[in-house]
Amino acid sequence: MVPYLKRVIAAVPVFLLAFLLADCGGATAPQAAALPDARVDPATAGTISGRILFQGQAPKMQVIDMSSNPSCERQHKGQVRAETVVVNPNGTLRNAFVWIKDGLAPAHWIPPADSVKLDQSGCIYEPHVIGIMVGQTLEILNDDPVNHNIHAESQVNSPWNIAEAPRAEHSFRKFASPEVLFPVTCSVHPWMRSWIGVSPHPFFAVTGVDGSFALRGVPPGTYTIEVVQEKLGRKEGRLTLPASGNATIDFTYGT
Ligand SMILES: [Cu+2]
Repeated sequence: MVPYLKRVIAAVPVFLLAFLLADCGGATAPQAAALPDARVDPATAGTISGRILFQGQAPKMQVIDMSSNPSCERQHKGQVRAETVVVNPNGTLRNAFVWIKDGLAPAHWIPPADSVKLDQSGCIYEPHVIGIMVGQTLEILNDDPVNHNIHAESQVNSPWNIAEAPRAEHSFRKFASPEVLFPVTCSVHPWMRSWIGVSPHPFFAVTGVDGSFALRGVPPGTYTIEVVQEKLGRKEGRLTLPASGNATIDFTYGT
């Protein structure tokens, strides 16, 4: 056989294999393959921490009217208020998504094996804001005696809409690309709304009852830190984290 033809025939399976791998690997596979695996030296890693503050009069959230669905309403003893803006007693904001927006060396970060859970309980999403890594599993649960229809209104990632029967088997989804922040809604219950931030790396947090955050195990460097609040919008700041050190940054919303 002509040597040139031999080389072409030998190369065909390689092309086929590459094509099949690219096709099965999803949207992140080519990018992930091109980037080196992320490595953090624990000896030089540090912590970025801070608080998300709210100045002025805390807005009063409206009471959610569940009267159209008594099965939902019965699960609550008292009034349930929207969580659009929740100001903690110490003057900080709850449910703010904080992450390193820029400054990390390009790398492929391996997501944790643990899933992140989004529960539907009393026709309310719990938690209200979720942080998850690219490629990590989102596990959706339905504790309720009613149908829900979960609609991820993502724009970078492909949006999806799935139904879950009462107390159904869990559903599982993954996100292929970074996207901070998009809503998740329910097609059955218009008041249901949660938010998801998809990060390419593990350095993100959602503020809780004390409004603080801490990003641990961060390599030394100069970073842009961004905070995103569903109603109040985005803010960002720059800081430098020294080797084996700490850096702090606070953000303030309100008047
Ligand atoms: Cu629902």
